[in-house]
Amino acid sequence: MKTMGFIFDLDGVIVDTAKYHYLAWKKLAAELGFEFTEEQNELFKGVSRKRCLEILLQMGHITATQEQFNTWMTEKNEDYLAYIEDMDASEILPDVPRVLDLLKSNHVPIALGSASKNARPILEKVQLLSYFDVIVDGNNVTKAKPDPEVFLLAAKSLGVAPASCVVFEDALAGIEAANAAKMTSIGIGDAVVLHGADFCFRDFTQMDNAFLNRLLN
Ligand code: B16
Ligand code: MG
Repeated sequence: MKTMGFIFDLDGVIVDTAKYHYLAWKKLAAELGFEFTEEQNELFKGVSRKRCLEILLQMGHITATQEQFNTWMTEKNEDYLAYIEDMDASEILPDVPRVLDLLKSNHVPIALGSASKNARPILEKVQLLSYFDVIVDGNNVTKAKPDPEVFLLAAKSLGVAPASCVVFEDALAGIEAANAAKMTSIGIGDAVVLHGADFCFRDFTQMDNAFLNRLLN
């Protein structure tokens, strides 16, 4: 077994794709005849596409046939893909490359642990794919965060014991998943929202190399 592994969530940790998810859900809600607000979009962070649509339909008091449900899932994703079409490295969140470079220079294996089924093309667009030894995303898991499946699978694929893994997460469900996996959980965002995280930083600019080196030692 290798000593340590680091697992990154995607949306809200590496890039802010939440704004594009929001635009696509907002467009669908408008077609269905109701407004979808940015506050409501907070509930969708880290949540699977299927579960998001279920919540959206509840918000709009809409009942759907299975066929309609599938059509709207596809439509939302097509709109989302159009919004992220032109994403590039300029959309990487501040200091993410510094952290990835420090881990790489210490030969630490790195995994992605995301609910998104679009994770791989997004990492390609922002030119970070080569940093990741393992990608576990919405295509590989059956249970959504806060279930620890995504992170346990990432640890297994990295060949690292869960207790030796560190998870970076921006969603409360993700922090709960990391804790359930008995990993070190590091919240990226608001410490009040991400209560339960072992450590919390507003963003990576607040996390210095000394902190990372302490984790590594
Ligand atoms: P997709 P993460 C999550 O990404 C997003 O936060 C969430 O809003 C989205 O619904 C989910 O991915 C699924 O995304 O529709 O691309 O499969 O935070 O787990 O990286
Ligand atoms: Mg996230």
